[in-house]
Amino acid sequence: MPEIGLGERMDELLNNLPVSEQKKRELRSDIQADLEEPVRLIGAGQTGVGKSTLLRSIFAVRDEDIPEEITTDATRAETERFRSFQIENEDGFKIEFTDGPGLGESMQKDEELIPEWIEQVRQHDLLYWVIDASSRDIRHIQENMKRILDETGYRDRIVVVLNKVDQIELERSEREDDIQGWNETYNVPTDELERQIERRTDDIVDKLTRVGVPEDQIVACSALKRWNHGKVLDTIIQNLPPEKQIKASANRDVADIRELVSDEVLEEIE
Ligand SMILES: Nc1nc2c(ncn2[C@@H]2O[C@H](COP(=O)(O)OP(=O)(O)OP(=O)(O)O)[C@@H](O)[C@H]2O)c(=O)[nH]1
Ligand SMILES: [Mg+2]
Repeated sequence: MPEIGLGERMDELLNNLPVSEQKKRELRSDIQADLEEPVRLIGAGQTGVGKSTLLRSIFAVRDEDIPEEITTDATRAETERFRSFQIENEDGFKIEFTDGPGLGESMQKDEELIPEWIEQVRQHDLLYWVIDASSRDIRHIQENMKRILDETGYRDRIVVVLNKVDQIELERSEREDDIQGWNETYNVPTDELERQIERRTDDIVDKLTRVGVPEDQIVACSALKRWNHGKVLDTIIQNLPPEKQIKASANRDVADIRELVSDEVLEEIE
């Protein structure tokens, strides 16, 4: 059966409505205008925490969609500004992503940047804040997050992602006997690492709920290994305004769990 585009489906629906031609034209233009409105997401987090990798792992963002200047560049100057880019799926659903200058480099720089962040966040539907899951001292993150949330009132529109869980160090006692953290064969954390992920998550949840981030808006994942990234996407979608949820779901790109599993295992289960 040939694919029917959104435009045709809309026409079909409208034609069958028992309303005047004038009304149909109005409805069509309302729907069109609504389709044009992208879902607007803004991502915060220190340079290199994995913001771009996360987008690639959860949305249908191809490398070539991400403008050159948004990809990691160690030599990036302090003049770095907010930059946005947009993706669109076949149905015309759009998502706009904004990337901004990293916070937490220095107190003085944060002082300058926070007012800009506040202004930018207000123009978006949701703020996702990526943190390295192995960070222990997150006082500056707590402070910056609190200020931005106090000013914007975005406590119900923030999702905090604890990324790079595959890199969390095992505690000494669990590292004996050469226990590995990541099970490459099945692309999952080992039991030891899973316990450590829980501990790190509890610690960060404790610290961030103190600045008013709801616990169920804090998710641990590995964007690189594509582990638990589906949960990140679901949490983002759940916290979007209802009229934007469908657009974000339509752009989802959460691959099959088996994507990074080893070939031998794949043969066994297929
Ligand atoms: N081990 C591991 N590495 C990751 C993970 N996510 C991202 N990385 C790596 O971390 C590095 C930085 O990732 P990016 O996605 O470019 O980080 P970013 O936050 O967009 O960085 P800037 O754009 O410079 O602010 C890359 O080498 C990624 O492959 C993860 O979950 N685990
Ligand atoms: Mg990036």
